[in-house]
Parts: sequence; C-alpha cells; structure tokens
Amino acid sequence: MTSTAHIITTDSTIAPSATVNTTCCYCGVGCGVSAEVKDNRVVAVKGNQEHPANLGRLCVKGSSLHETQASPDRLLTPMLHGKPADWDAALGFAAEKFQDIIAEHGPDSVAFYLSGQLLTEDYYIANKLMKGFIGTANIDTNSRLCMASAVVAHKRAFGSDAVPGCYEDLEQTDVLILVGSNTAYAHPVVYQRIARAKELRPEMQIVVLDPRRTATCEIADVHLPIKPGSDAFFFNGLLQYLQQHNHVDHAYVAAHCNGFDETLAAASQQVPTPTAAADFCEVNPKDVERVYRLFAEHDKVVTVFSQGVNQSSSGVDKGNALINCHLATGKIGKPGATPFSITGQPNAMGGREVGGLANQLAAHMGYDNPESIERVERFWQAPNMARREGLKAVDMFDAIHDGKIKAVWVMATNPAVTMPDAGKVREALKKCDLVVVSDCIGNTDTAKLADVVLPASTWSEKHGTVTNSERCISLQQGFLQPPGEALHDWQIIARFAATLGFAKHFNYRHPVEIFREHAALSALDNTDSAALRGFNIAALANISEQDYQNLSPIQWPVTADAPKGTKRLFADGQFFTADRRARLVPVTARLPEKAALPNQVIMNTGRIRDQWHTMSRTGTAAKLLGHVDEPYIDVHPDDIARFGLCAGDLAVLKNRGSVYYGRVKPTESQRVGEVFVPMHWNGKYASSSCADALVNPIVDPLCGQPEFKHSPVMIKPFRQAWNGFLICADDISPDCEYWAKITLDDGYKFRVADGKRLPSWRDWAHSQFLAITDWVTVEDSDHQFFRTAGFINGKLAVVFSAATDKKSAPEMRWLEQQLGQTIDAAGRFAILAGIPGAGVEDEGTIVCSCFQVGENTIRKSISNGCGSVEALGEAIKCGTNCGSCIPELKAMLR
Ligand SMILES: Nc1nc2c(c(=O)[nH]1)N[C@H]1C(S)=C(S)[C@@H](COP(=O)(O)OP(=O)(O)OC[C@H]3O[C@@H](n4cnc5c(=O)[nH]c(N)nc54)[C@H](O)[C@@H]3O)O[C@H]1N2
Ligand SMILES: Nc1nc2c(c(=O)[nH]1)N[C@H]1C(S)=C(S)[C@@H](COP(=O)(O)OP(=O)(O)OC[C@H]3O[C@@H](n4cnc5c(=O)[nH]c(N)nc54)[C@H](O)[C@@H]3O)O[C@H]1N2
Ligand code: SF4
Ligand SMILES: [Mo]
Repeated sequence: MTSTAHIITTDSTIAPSATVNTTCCYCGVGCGVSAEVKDNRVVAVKGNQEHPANLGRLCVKGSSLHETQASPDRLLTPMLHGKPADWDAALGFAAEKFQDIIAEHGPDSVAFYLSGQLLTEDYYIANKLMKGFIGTANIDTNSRLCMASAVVAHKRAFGSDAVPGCYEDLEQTDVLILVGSNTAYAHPVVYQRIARAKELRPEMQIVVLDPRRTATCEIADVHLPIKPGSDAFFFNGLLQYLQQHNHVDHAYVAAHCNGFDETLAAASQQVPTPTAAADFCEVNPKDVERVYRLFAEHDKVVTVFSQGVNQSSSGVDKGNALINCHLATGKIGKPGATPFSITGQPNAMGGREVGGLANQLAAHMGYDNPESIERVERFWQAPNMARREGLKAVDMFDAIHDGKIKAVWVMATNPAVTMPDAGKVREALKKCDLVVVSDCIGNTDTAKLADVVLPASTWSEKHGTVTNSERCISLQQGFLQPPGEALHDWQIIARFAATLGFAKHFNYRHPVEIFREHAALSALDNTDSAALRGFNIAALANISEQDYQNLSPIQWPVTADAPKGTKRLFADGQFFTADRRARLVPVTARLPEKAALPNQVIMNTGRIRDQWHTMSRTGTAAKLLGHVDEPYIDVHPDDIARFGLCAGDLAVLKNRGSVYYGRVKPTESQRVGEVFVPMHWNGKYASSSCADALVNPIVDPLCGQPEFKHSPVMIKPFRQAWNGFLICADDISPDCEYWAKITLDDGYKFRVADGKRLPSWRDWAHSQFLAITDWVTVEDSDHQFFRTAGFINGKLAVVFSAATDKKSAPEMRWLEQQLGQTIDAAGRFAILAGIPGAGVEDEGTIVCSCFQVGENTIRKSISNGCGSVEALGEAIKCGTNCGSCIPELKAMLR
C-alpha cells in the first residue's frame, strides 16, 4: 500500500493498489498529491509532504479529487454528429474535412483553440502540428483570457516571459502586496502559506488592492478598495513617490535598466502626488501614503498580481506599471523581493513555454525573427511552416463567425461559456462547417455544438508534465486506465496527424519522447548571450524514461550550469534582452473602455472557493456545492435600494441582449455601483446564468486579453409569480424561466422560478416526470402553496415544492436525504408537512466543505462559547482539514 508506483496507462500496466505521487489538476499552485489507489479507483488523496509547492497541504478542491472522478457525463466513445462512432471514422471524418477546407481556402481557414489544462506534451505536439505541418499559426488558447497581459508585460520588461520569483518569496517578504488577486479562493494553498508566515511574523505587512473586500482581506493590514481599473494610476503614483523620497536605487538602475527617465516622466506627469493617486483610485490618501511608505522603506517587497490586473483593456500596462516600481528599486531577483504574476491554470505556464499561442512560435521564440522561424522549421523538419502570427482568441472566434475560419478544434476548454460575448461564440460554432471538441465530458455547452466529440483521458489517467506559477515542472502521473475508448490528448493529436499524412513526424510511443524533443528545442542555439531565451531545459533533453517517471519537481531553467534548476531569476541583474538590461516601460494609465451609464452598474466577475471554471468536474460533487450552490449577484445595500431589489430574491442583469439570473446577496464588500458575479454557471447548471454572455468583447490592444472584470450592465428585480424547489434522482432541464441545479449525493436539487403563473402546479410536476404514477400532494385552496412527492416502488423519487411567495417553500437539507429511501405513510405526511422526524436537525448552508459543517451548527457552537477558529475546530472539526473555510469562520466569529 505504501509503495510508490510509477505506472503509465499508455501500456495499461496498472497496479490495483498503490500510493502514487502526482500533481493536482486544478490551479497554478501546482500542489503535489499522494493518491491512494485501490481496485483501480482513487479512494483517498492527501498532500504530498515532499512537494515544494504545498509541503503536504491541499485545499478543498484538491482534497476532493477522488470524489469527482465518476462523472455521470463522462464521454466514453467518439461521437460523430451525435452518434457513437469508432476512432477511425471520427478522426477520418475530421481529417478529410480539414484537408478539403485547406485545399479550397488555405491553411488560415482552420484553427485550434487549446487550454492551459493540457499537459505540456499535449500542447507541444498540437503546436507542432498546426504551425509546422498544417501551416497556420491559428492556434490560440484560453491562456489568452488569463495570462496574455502578464506574458507581454514580462517580455517588455525582462525580454522573456519569465516569473522571476518563487513561492518562498511570498513567505520571506516583509511587505506583500496582492493586486487583483483573491488568493484565499483562487490559490488557497499559497494563501495558507502566506497566512502561516504572517502568523509567525505578525510584523509582515499584507496589502490588498481589490475593489471588493474579498476573503483574502481577512489577513490584510491594509485593503484599498480601489476604483475598478485604476491600478496603473496607483503604481505610477508609487514610482513618482519613490523618486521624490529618494528611494530609487539609482545604482541598480544605472547598471541594469533602461528607460527610467521616460518612465518616470510619464508617471509623474500623470500622477504627481499620493493625493492625486488617491483621487484617481477613489481611496483614502492616508492609506495610499501608508502603502507607498511600506514599499519604499522595505527591501523585501513582493507584488503578486492576477486577473484583477490582467483581464483589462490595459492589462499589459498595468503589469509594467507595477514591475517598473520593482525595477526602479532593484527589488527583484532577491529573496523576498519580486513582482510575481500568479498563474491560474495547472499548466498555463507549460503552454507559454511550448509557445502554443497565436503570436508565439515555439519554446520562447517568436515570429518577430526570421532566424527563429527557420530554426524551428529545421528542427521539426516542417513541410508547411507558418511564417506569421495567427489570430488571437477573440479575433479567432470572430473569424469563425464571419466564415473566414471554417474548421476549429477545441481542446480542454469550454469557450461557449468562458469567452466574452459568449452568445456570439455559440453562434459562431453553430455556423462553422466543422467543429471538433476533445473533452472528457460529452455534454459541455461547447461540445453540444460540435460535429465531432472525442473522448479524452483526464487526471489520474493522463501522463505528462505541468509547470506551476513558480516555474516548477512536475509530473502528473497516469495510473488508471482511461474508461471506454478515451485516449490521451497527445495520442489523439498524433493519430490525427497520421491521418493527415504526417505519421513519420508524430510517431511517439510515450510522452517522454515528446518531452525530450521539447527540451531539445528549448536548448537549440540558446547560447548566444545577445539572444538568450529564458526557457531552457537543456539538461533534461536526454532524460531517460525512468528518470522522467521519477522526475522530482524542478524549476526552469535547467541547464548544465543549473542542473538542479533555478529558484530565482535575475539575481545577477542580467535579463533576456539583447543588451541584458531590463526595461522600464512608460505607462499612461487608462480606465476601462466603457463607463457605466446612470442606469447601469459595473459587473465584475471571478471565482468562488469551491468551483473550478465551468464546473465540469467540481459541479459533480455535492460537497463542493454546499458552500455556494446557486448563481448569485453581490450587491451593495445602497444599490439594492436604488434598483428596487430585495435581498435573497432573484435579480436579472442584462447586456448584449443576454440575461444573467442570480440571487441577490447584500454585502458591504462591494463598492456602490458595482456588482460581482461568479464566472462558473453555464447551461448545464442553470437556465440562463452565464456571465460571459454579458461581457463585452473588448480586449487589450497589446495582448488581446479581454476586459472580463468590467462590463456596464442593467440590473432589475426578477418579478416572480411563483418559486420553489425540485428534488429528484435524474438530471433534467426543468421547463420554467429560471432554474439552477445543485448536485446532491444521490440526485439533484433545482431551484425554480417563473415570471408567469402556471395553470396547474400538479400538471407541471407530472409533465416533468412522466414515468412516475404514485404521487401524494398538498395544495391550499387559494393556490398560494403546493407540495407534491412522487414515488417509484415506494421509494421517494421527487419532491416539488412551490409557492407564490418565497417563504412558503422553505428548503430543508433533511428532505434531500430522504431521496431514494422507502417512505412509510407517516414519512409521506412529514414530507408534505415539511416537518422532519424527531431528533433530526437542519445543518443550514455548508461552510466547511471537508467535514460538511453547516452554518447553523457553527452559529450554535459559537453561542455555546467557542470563541476562536481553533475552538470551533476542536468542537465540530470545521476548518481543520484544508483550511479554506477559515476566512469565513473568522467572519462569523466577528
Ligand atoms: N476556486 C477556484 N480557484 C481557481 C480557479 C477557479 O475557477 N476556481 N481558476 C484558476 C484560474 S484559471 C485563474 S486565472 C485564477 C484567477 O485568480 P484570481 O485572479 O485571484 O481570481 P478572480 O476571482 O478572477 O479575480 C481576482 C480579483 O480581481 C478583482 N478585481 C476586479 N477588478 C479589479 C481591478 O480593477 N483592480 C484590482 N486590483 N482588482 C480587481 C476581483 O474583485 C477579484 O477579487 O484562479 C485559479 N484558481
Ligand atoms: N467572466 C469571466 N470569464 C472568464 C474569466 C473570468 O474571470 N471572468 N476567466 C477566464 C480564465 S482566466 C480562464 S483560464 C478561462 C477558463 O475557462 P475554460 O477553460 O473554458 O473552462 P473549463 O471549465 O476549465 O474548461 C475545461 C474543459 O476541459 C475539459 N477537460 C478537463 N481535463 C481535460 C483533459 O485532460 N483533456 C481534455 N481534452 N479536456 C479536459 C473539462 O471537462 C472542461 O470541459 O475562463 C475565462 N473566462
Ligand atoms: S491550491 Fe488547491 S486547487 Fe490549487 S493545486 Fe493546490 S490543491 Fe489543487
Ligand atoms: Mo485562468
């Protein structure tokens, strides 16, 4: 049981029982996971003590990995036009279509849209196939939505897309500034590491810049609720302050940087004083000065930035504005001192290393240099080398909509939900001559629009490497056989390449062969000091299969000089530009492109703690829907009053002809005039709650990243004629204006509502479940309230409860637990009456997902005298496993 097994499913050698070290498939923290396998299933997971990213910790998503394996929607065979097909037929059809379209319209009429959730090996060969063999650079990825701003900011400043620091810097620093980063939810293990460091050294100062007061602010000394989009004003003001107060490291600048004078001039002209910065950012000038002083007076400062900076029409400039301050003070490349772009997806970094974006070529080489194109062409022995950049995501889907791109292959991403103006993306996919989707799930909103859907293997099955936020390459082990006919993504691409006639160049037997090739390319001619490329893993180019199997996490560059990897870059002040000097970039700060009209609010979007993107995996675990189970809208109480909304009721957001329904959550964490909605809900989980249908397709002109955080929208109350809930065993799409699905352990719960009365609730319920004949019902004479329960063989199959006002259909968790149980006459009565049996108590909303501890229980323990997180943990276990709920426990204690 304790032996560490190294098994690849490629040759399907599976040890039925073992403990396997692998890497979490969710966020860019890249935690090491020890998975316990029994009878070809993962039965438990825990954090790998030896992995440098997490040192044994896991967050709630990581520690639920084994509970999200068995999706009922898992795709098991290739599908061609909605019908099962064999691999040869499905790939043959796709290949023939690709060839016909290319023959008639040229290679730029086809495209790949990939994902930072692919492994590096998958990514590498997809990029090679498209750019070297099909002959177009129309290969872009969801990293465009995520990291494109940081990539360009890095390249402008350092000459290379390289994160200088490492996670230890976040612990060792004296001042940690988190800009547009909600680490408590989005990078929970990094957050835990920071929180622990703060506990050990309370003098460490933590600053959060975010328009909202997020869970991350629980550990902050200063929270600046800045005006959305104003970050670059703040950092321009900081640069000017540093100069004025003699905190610029002129020796460092003289020795290692270019562009200081112009950059300072731009900054000081626009934001001459801290008061001016405070005005632009709409925050207290005293707080601004306090943060400026912290930055100025400490050598160890780390500035972490994420989507609050990147997802903007001026995201690149924002990144550079903050990097400028680090360069001007030499706070880079040293322990505890660095700008730090924290990555979102498990392998967004790997994709960037491979060069799998439309404006990159390969291995940190670009289209700006004919020598690079020629070098890669030679290395790949490429017959059809793409010689210019391709279309970036938003332009790519526009070109599909316009009919210029006629075939697209979407791999490991769900653009019908996550692209801006998602409605147009759906239209584009509907119109496109050929849509191929490879996914592990067969019925995502995107897959539903595909002609060919190909079953891919997923975490625990697939095998290859990923790179996390601190440049650390780790192995994701494949140790289970993919179900049905699912194949690994690299195998699917290789087979497709062979079908197109390129078998000789895609004849890989094992991911290590791809990895070696990728490593060799990274090293090729990467010695000329004037044209050094940051990404270099030369020392891994001849790695043996066995060493690859045993690969310990290692940070690139990995070269002859640094065979054990490199913790920090730029310690010697040498950068990857031609003159080896860093560049400060003059920035004139700009606000978001669209301001709100008087009848609009600004819609900000982002993540919740327990869901991953479009919920394809996390949405299947009841445990992970306990914390937040429905699409919602965070609204300031003043806006609730202004727009006639009601806390706890539904409201509707509108833009671009699309609507988002969400439950109104009143909160003073929002600024007035701004609302926050989660990005996660989609057509599988709700009738109409896809935030991206409302997001404008406005992008940063330098990098093409969309402005996801700032969409002016209308907000209105939803005038419901009735509402209620439906609990049932089967996954259905209820026939009503609003529904939201919540996965239970043994079925589903739907919240339902409609703006129009139904002629009969009874008929409606029966029409949703035609197979059920055994019903009991209660309804009041005025038709204000209705409840019915349906049984199959005496077992509870459905409960539907509806009312004209929301209080009359209260939900109860005990009711959910009756589903599938044999219910006697007294039980039937209890269900209709909504009164649990003696001794049954209701938990309320789940706060601690790991131990399923609900709000009611926690509040009761607090009133019984538990005065701290520790005391609660001792009494009722909440917060003692992954710790993700600790910010909420603290808030409840307060
Ligand atoms: N639970 C969970 N974790 C995840 C993911 C997930 O889906 N679920 N996804 C992963 C991925 S791919 C990514 S990219 C990361 C993203 O990680 P984060 O970037 O931390 O997460 P977000 O919630 O997108 O946005 C962060 C914050 O930016 C703030 N913000 C909005 N506008 C502005 C602004 O103008 N200025 C500033 N300073 N802040 C602003 C928002 O209010 C929000 O709190 O999370 C990763 N981790
Ligand atoms: N409004 C708004 N929109 C956003 C954002 C935001 O903050 N606000 N954030 C943006 C960001 S940062 C990101 S990263 C994107 C993320 O958005 P997406 O990438 O579109 O979302 P996911 O749900 O992660 O989609 C991944 C898909 O890949 C499948 N999959 C998982 N593993 C594998 C595998 O190994 N192989 C294959 N072939 N398929 C697999 C899953 O089932 C799922 O369908 O969303 C972006 N959109
Ligand atoms: S922080 Fe959580 S989701 Fe991210 S890698 Fe670690 S365990 Fe996985
Ligand atoms: Mo992301």
